[in-house]
Amino acid sequence: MQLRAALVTPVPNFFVRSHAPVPVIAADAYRLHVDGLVDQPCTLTLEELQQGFPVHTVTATLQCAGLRRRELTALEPIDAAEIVWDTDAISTARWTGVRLSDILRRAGVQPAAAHVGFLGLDQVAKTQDGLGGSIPLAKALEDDVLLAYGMNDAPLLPIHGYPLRALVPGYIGARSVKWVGRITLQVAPSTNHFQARAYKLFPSSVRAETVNWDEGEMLGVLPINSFITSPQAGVLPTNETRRGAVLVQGIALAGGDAVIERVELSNDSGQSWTAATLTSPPQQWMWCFWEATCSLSPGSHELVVRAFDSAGHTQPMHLADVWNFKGYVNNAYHRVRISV
Ligand SMILES: Nc1nc2c(c(=O)[nH]1)N[C@H]1C(S)=C(S)[C@@H](COP(=O)(O)O)O[C@H]1N2
Ligand SMILES: [Mo]
Repeated sequence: MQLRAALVTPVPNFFVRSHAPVPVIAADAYRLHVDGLVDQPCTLTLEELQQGFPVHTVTATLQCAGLRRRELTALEPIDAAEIVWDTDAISTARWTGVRLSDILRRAGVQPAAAHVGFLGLDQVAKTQDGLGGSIPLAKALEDDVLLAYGMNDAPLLPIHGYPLRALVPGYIGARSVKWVGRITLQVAPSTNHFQARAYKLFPSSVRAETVNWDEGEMLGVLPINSFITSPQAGVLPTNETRRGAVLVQGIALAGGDAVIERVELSNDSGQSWTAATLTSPPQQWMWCFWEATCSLSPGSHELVVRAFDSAGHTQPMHLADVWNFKGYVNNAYHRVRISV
């Protein structure tokens, strides 16, 4: 898989997810408004952001909540409006910008504030509004939460949020609001469609026809995940298997702010497991690459992967354990059936 070619994804290979057309924003016309429960509401230009605050760089993986939705559709159909992602809605970049906490301290956070809302400058047709969302204030004050203007040492491209985007490591991609134009300190989470309705997790018994949108859990922190990127399901070419050994490779991402501790691979549908080798150093906010070599007899085999992280988390065993009608955050054991 192309995405596993490099630990830091080249920008042309970085996945893109936008709910509306890319807004065209000139650098000198751009303004960031900071308002709500702050002592000093303020408006900042791009130049003020770039010159007036310390520069901070974070290497972080961005993952869409819809990653691995396709596997869930095999159990039961998912909301047709959702993109059917495979394991490809995930990438890693070096993000450069200012710390959100520096901006918040400059504005002066009032004691009643508990959530930090972001609003994008795009126009989503369905909602007649930008894409917005919020994160808890405690998360917003963490050192590695950025308002980023750079990606892999170059200015952000328009598709990735130029001139400024939020970058919230360890959270679903939707909270890393692109083209961010307004930051609002508030008592409660954002009432924007993408926080209050979309990106909510419902139990498997809930269907589109029966859903009460006031219920459900607002997604935020990403759960631990791992998946096989190679081989893909199907019959392996004989040149790969002649040696009797199959190289299995993949990606693991710890939950939230944890780090990957180990990855295990099974070649017998999960009856027995062996440790995979981590081929990149486990690092906070960053995916980790792993591989293992399996000896496989001729016939059909189900490869399965699962990961464990420093917070003691591992993955649910079955897709049915995580199925939800919007198809979010599938982190069940990843299974690939191959024939040798
Ligand atoms: N303003 C705005 N921000 C947004 C989006 C959007 O549509 N509008 N998409 C979100 C989603 S769902 C994801 S997964 C990430 C994707 O970021 P990328 O396109 O840079 O990969 O951006 C998030 N930020
Ligand atoms: Mo997303």
